This record gives sequence, structure tokens and C-alpha cells, in this order.
Amino acid sequence: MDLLKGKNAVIFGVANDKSIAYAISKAFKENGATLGFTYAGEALKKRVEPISEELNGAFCLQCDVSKDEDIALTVEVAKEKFGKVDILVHSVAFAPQEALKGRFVDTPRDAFKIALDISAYSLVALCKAYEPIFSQNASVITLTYYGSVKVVQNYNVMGVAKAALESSVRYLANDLGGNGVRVNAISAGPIKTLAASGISGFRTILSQIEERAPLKRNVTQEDVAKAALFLCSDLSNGVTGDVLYVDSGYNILGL
Ligand code: NAD
Ligand code: 0WE
Repeated sequence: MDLLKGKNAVIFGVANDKSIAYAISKAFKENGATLGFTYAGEALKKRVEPISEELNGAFCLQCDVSKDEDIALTVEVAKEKFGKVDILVHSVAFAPQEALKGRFVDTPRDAFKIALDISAYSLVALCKAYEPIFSQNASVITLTYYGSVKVVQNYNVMGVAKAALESSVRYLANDLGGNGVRVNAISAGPIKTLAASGISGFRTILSQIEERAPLKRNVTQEDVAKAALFLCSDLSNGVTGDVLYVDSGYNILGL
């Protein structure tokens, strides 16, 4: 398929080949997009550079999304290599490990600030920085999780950060919509990635989904990538400010 033929995409959030952003990148490449990659820090360079090479990346740059200078540098390079950007993928989240267990009420001020800065504000900062080089009909997507709307044990401050992220999607969609730019979120079901490793009880969450979700299975990175393809292609021209659930239907359940 060639749903993204001639489109240029900048990808934030590839850490390794389990990353949701990696599956999205592969699907985008298969559909004719040209990709540019960024990675959080020096330690990830050796993981992301080979992926960029595999997928013919136009650039592969370090970008800590909590640093305005790093973001600005990616804009400069994207402008130089692409001229205009048609797609921006935000697949980034972080909260200090200690905040992802125990009682939410115990969240330190600093952990709250870090989680909201990296997991929610970064989308606002990226939209602002890329606005001048977004093409007409550009599409921005971000990844969120059900813990934003319901209490999920241990997700804690990340739930609050995802609530801020989803609300930011609506405000950004309203601000950027005048220029044809769309902003949407995908709410993915739990997937065993780096961000899910070391989360105690993650296996139990996965088996709960298999037992209870309408589709009686967990979702894969590829399931999410196909929804991303929809949201970043002209198939979704009329969709903005939305949260699309790719979660085997789990979110519709009551008792
Ligand atoms: P992942 O660990 O592969 O991706 C998370 C990415 O965030 C990593 O690439 C990491 O380097 C990046 N990151 C963290 N701090 C950063 C910073 N300061 N600057 C730049 N990048 C930074 O895990 P994933 O599961 O693919 O997560 C991607 C997104 O999907 C996240 O937003 C996550 O909340 C969301 N999500 C994950 C699941 C799941 O169960 N895995 C479910 C729903 C939503
Ligand atoms: O958004 C996420 C996880 C994001 C995340 C993961 C980590 C682990 C390593 C953010 N910050 C950190 N910080 C670290 O130090 N998910 C949707 C996956 C996830 O995480 C959970 C979940 C699910 C699902 C944590 C507790 C409960 C459920």
C-alpha cells in the first residue's frame, strides 16, 4: 500500500524494536513515507541508529524532549532535509520509577513535574516548534493509555499526565486546525515494551485483558501501527482532537 506516498514523518520515541514507535515507523515506511528519527539520550544512539539505517532514515538525532534546544535542533534539520513535515509521531512518556508504585497521594512534587513535563508538555512544545514547517494537512499523533480516565493501580502520576496529554490533544487540535493540521491520540492497550518492563503486575494486567476484553486477546504494536496509519493518512481527513482506542475493546466494559 502507498497511503503515505511522498509524506515526510518525524518520529519521537523509538527505543528498540519492541517500541510502539518502531512498529509505526515500519508501517509508515512500507506505505511510502520518508522518516526522520530522534532518540532521548546518548545511551539509545546505538539502538536507534541501526533502526534508522534499516528504514532509510533521513536523519537520526538526539532529542531530550524536556530540552527546548534539542527540539529546536530537530526542527532545523527537518527543515533542511524535508522542507515541510507532514507527520509527527509523539510516542514518549516518563515518570520516575518510584512514582509508579504505591499510593498516588504520595507522589513527590518533583516526580509530578517530571512526568507532566516529559509525557504531556512535550507534545505542546513539539507542536509549537514544528508549526512553522507543518504542511497543509499535516497530522500529529501521540500515544496514551486508559489510566488517564480510570484508576489503574500503580499507573498513578502517569494517569494524570495522560489526562493532561489527552486534553492537550483537544486544545492543540483547535489551535492548529485552522492551518489544516490534525492532532489525535491513540489509546493503546497494554503491550510488553521497554516502558512496560519492570512494572510489577504487568503480566496480570495482560491476562486480565485476554480474559475480559471483547476481543479476548491483547493488542500488538502492529495493531497500533495500523491505527496510526489511518490517523496519519488522508483516510482520516475529517478526524481531529480525538482519542482512538486500540485496546481489544476493553474500555467499553462496565461490570
Ligand atoms: P518505549 O519504552 O519503547 O517508548 C517510550 C519512549 O519514550 C522511549 O523511546 C524513550 O526513550 C522515550 N523517552 C522517555 N523520556 C524521554 C525524553 N526525556 N525525551 C525523549 N524521549 C523520551 O515504550 P512504548 O510502550 O513504545 O511507549 C511509547 C508510548 O506509548 C508512551 O507514550 C507510552 O505511554 C504509550 N503507551 C504504552 C503502552 C504499553 O503498554 N506499552 C500502552 C499505552 C500507551
Ligand atoms: O505509559 C506506560 C508506561 C510509561 C512509563 C514507564 C516507565 C518505566 C520505567 C513511564 N515512566 C517509566 N519510568 C521508568 O522508570 N504504559 C501505558 C505501560 C504501563 O505502565 C504501567 C502500567 C502500564 C499499562 C505502570 C503501572 C501500571 C500499569
